[in-house]
Amino acid sequence: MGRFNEQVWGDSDERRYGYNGLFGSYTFTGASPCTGSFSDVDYSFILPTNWWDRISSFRSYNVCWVDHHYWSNFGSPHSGYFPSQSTMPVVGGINYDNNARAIRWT
Ligand SMILES: [Ca+2]
Repeated sequence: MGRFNEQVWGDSDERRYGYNGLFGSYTFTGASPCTGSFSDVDYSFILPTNWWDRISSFRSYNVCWVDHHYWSNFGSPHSGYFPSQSTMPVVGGINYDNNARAIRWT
């Protein structure tokens, strides 16, 4: 079955931070694939501060769907679970592009 993992990318619209071009990618890896249930949390991770408000796309693997949280404490708002996205979802009027600080996977 392989391992759980997700790769996220930060993009070039970070001029306010003084970056030009691709910020980079970050890969998360866990020991097991996600479970089929969507009512549990299989993994959760608070991003390091240099990745706050930078994620612009993500690819998930091994049946994991991903919930991106606006704040690092996993409170509201959050996007709800999505599979891989080439652009971040807009949910409840919030564009999660460059607006995630913590992630959960199910
Ligand atoms: Ca699950």
